[in-house]
Amino acid sequence: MNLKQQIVQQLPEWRARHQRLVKEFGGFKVSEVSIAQVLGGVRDVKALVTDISYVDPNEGIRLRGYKIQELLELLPKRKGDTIPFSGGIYYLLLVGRIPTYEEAMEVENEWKQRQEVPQSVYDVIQAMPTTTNPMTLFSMAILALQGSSQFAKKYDEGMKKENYWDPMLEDSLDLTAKAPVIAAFIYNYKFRQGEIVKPRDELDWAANFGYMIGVEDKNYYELSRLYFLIHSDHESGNVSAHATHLVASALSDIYYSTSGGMNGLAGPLHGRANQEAMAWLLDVYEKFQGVPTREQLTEFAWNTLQSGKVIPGYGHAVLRKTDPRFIVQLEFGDKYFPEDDLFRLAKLVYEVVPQVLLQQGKAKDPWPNVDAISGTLQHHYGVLDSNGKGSGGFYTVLFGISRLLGVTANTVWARALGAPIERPKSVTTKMLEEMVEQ
Ligand code: HAX
Repeated sequence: MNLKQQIVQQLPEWRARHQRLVKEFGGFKVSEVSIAQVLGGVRDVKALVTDISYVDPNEGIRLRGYKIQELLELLPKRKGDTIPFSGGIYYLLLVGRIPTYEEAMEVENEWKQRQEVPQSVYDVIQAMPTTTNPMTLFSMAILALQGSSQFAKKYDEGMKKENYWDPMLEDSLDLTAKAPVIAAFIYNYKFRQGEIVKPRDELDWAANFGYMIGVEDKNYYELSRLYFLIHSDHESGNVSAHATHLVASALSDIYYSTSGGMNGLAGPLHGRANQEAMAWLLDVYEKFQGVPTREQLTEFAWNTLQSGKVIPGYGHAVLRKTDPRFIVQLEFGDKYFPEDDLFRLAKLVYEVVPQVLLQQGKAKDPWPNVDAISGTLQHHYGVLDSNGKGSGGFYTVLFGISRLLGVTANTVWARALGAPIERPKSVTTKMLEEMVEQ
């Protein structure tokens, strides 16, 4: 049974479960909202639903019920590889069960058939100065594909609501197939004389990304597979996921919605934290001409806090323990390059910064998140974030390639389950004052 048939088979049960909840228990209170939450980023208000992933504050992300470590063991791998290829994780996110090797390869093959990027997208990127932020180019490139949306076309032809998810899936496969090709071109445009490198047939989706940016190294291919797996989804409330969901709820197609989501990912408190974390580590390394002592690092961290800045890569809105996505990256570095200076520095930061944040007593989560170390792994293989002229941001594009898997899978299911237009109600400050004074 192919990917689409697997979804078709599940639809009646999921639709019935949602309908029953609304019909029989529509008045049941899931969450109450305090003024602190209204004025504080709606933190912890349970008002979204997804069955694709869930973040437990203490144990971290589970994708379709599986922890990262379990997925690394259970998802299919190609012969000779140690990390599962990305077709398997996309299948899992979309279908909800660990695929067989053949099923995971079916996704990889779909991607191969859809990976050709139209010349107009290259033209859009090349029309921009090479100093443009890579996330701007990535978001523009996604939007430049909008004219090819099958959902938009079928919508105009009067498609029935119950079928919305089908062309949404087609668009999602088209977009995710092209994402590494586009991202690699953005990298090459900024850092490697603008070569257009076509993917190779014998390589998988993640490995091809490495090949296209000129890092022909089996270990980097493994890192790409790991990176794209761990960054794929982080439940529904984070900015990129929520922004994509919100835009798509107006029945905007996958290109409009994910371009919006990527613009949120570009923010320093979200995906750009991977770039900021790397920049912070490089600042430390430059200042102390190498890996500093524990005391020097402690002082540097305090200086960052005292200058009113956050320490990037640390803290989280939901997590309250070290992010398991940080841990698997730490294990990767320990396995392949334990002596790398910046990797050693990132490990020292892990020993020092949580203690500093705990002592400061502000951050609810003093532990590292996914972004605290990911840049050092890329840096080891010579993959740049910036050309040093203030035009950094490529590491966030890497995050974006991966996050497209999660947000598109969620959007397919939102359409399949008929998620309505999202429209929370706002009030005025005066209304809040009147409420509390009553
Ligand atoms: N360094 C310094 N101060 C921090 C901090 C950090 N790493 N993390 C939290 N704080 C501060 C907050 O700025 C806040 O201060 P104010 O009261 O002065 O505003 C206070 O601690 C309480 O914040 P919180 O409730 O613990 O955290 P939030 O839910 O408001 O924010 C953030 C969560 C991730 C945005 C926050 O921890 C942060 O800014 N971290 C650094 C940036 C970062 O790593 N972002 C990536 C997060 C993961 C992700 O989305 N990746 O894409």
